[in-house]
Amino acid sequence: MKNFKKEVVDAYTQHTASDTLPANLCMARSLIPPGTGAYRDFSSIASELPHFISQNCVGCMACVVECPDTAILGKVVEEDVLKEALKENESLKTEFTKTTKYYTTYEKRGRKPGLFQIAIDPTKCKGCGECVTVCGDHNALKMVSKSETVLKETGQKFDFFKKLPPTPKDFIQEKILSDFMLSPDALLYVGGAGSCMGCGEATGIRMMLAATGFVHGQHSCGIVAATGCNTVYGSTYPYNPYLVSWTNSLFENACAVAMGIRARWDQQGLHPKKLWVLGGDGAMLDIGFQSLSRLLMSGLDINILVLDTQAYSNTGGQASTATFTSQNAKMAAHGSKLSGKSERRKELSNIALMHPDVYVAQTVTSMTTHFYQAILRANEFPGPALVNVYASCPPEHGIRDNAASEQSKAAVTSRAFPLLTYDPHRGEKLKERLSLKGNPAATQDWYIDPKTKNVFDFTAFAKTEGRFSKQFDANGSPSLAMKAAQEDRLKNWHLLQELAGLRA
Ligand SMILES: Cc1ncc(C[n+]2csc(CCOP(=O)(O)OP(=O)(O)O)c2C)c(N)n1
Ligand code: SF4
Ligand code: SF4
Ligand code: SF4
Repeated sequence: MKNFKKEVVDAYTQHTASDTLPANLCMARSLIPPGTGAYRDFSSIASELPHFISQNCVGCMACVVECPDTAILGKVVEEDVLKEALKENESLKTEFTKTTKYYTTYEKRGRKPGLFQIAIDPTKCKGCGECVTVCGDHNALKMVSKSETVLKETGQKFDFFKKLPPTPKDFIQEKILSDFMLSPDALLYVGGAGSCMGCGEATGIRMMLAATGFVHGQHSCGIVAATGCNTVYGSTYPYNPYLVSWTNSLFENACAVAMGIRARWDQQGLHPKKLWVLGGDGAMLDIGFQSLSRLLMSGLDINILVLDTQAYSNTGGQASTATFTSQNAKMAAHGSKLSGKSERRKELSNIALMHPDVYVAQTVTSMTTHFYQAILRANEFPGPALVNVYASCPPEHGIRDNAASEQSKAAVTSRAFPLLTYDPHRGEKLKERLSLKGNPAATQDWYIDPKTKNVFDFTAFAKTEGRFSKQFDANGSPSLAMKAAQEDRLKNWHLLQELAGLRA
């Protein structure tokens, strides 16, 4: 279809599609052009949006990296370029700041310094507040109430931001992984997806694409998606957030489809092209597990990103084998007879690393360097690579919309979801291949806060999430089911410590 925007997207935007549109070719063939999510406008769905306080910003890029919706972007601009651009609107000068990272350090080294700006796209922002949470003590972002004026001003700032040239290459250092998203090559997820506010999955997908695009180029990869939230918010017709090739087959056979695509690409001489399979824990641990295991045995150069929400989120939160013991989930609901999920959690990473010659990482988006390094290594590894990422899901976990990042960090600290990387090329022995680097107090059972002396164990983590609320009495004492859950997490942690040579 030649003019998809005019002929299809506009009708959906104006809510006239079902009355006016004839059946069209794209719809008939289940095709959506790339990046049509860019046309979607979410500006009316939330009552608040972030406001940038430039003088407090240090240019850490955390807000840009963690936003699930590509609604907040950063840019470095050279002084002369900015001066010229500001002739159009002098009042926007205050949006730019001289940070140590991009200004002072560059000036000291005799290089051209740059001013840094953060801009918010009011049409993509869902108002989750995640960016404000990760900015934290820098206090360079705050949520403000939306009004006509606020929307208009934010839009004007964003339009100005878009008109400025891309960040010059000199300011994007490969070693500073959090800066990937300064490069247009890394912004391969345009937003406009129908995910919930503050969805942890979407951040994982955006970051995987950013690392892949930054290192290997904008047209370097394709995605095979297993049915789940990611396919629904990624292809709610006519909107698609991806600038890379993407296909959805079925819940249970995304890995088999990927194997076919890899074989065909290799026949066509497209071996360097990266292929990523996306799927939730339901798809990868349960329904598509056999297909995944087959892929892991194939030796084919395919990467898998598991978005582990510990539930079948898309269909309303049924228990999967990744659900934690004692978690209140559908099909394992808390009631008078049962106290939530009674089985132990299945550990996909542990199982995956027992397949020969497979790279495995278990990681969280909030630990940016660990996450990005896992993706970079998966792309480099000449065979199957599985990256299992903890994905906070606000509605199913019972957490605030701005808490995805915080909670994923807490999941690591509490041993709910330990970090690991397993690289068969590191040596012969399991303990040489398996690294628990990044976990706090890695030789101990639990992490103890040095200031408060409080133990942050699985029970302490569970207290912070609604999905475990039924496991605590009025005094905050844990139920028997919660004690079993704590035991399960400790057993898993001990197993990992033993395999990594940290426990005799
Ligand atoms: C064989 C099959 N069974 C059931 C479904 C219905 N279904 C679609 S998505 C989904 C849940 C997906 O859960 P998960 O893989 O964990 O991904 P999430 O939605 O949590 O991201 C289910 C049960 C299906 N599409 N195919
Ligand atoms: S409020 Fe949420 S959607 Fe909006 S910019 Fe911040 S992180 Fe992104
Ligand atoms: S998180 Fe805060 S300090 Fe860091 S770039 Fe964003 S606004 Fe600036
Ligand atoms: S239900 Fe959970 S995983 Fe699905 S879109 Fe919403 S927040 Fe994301």
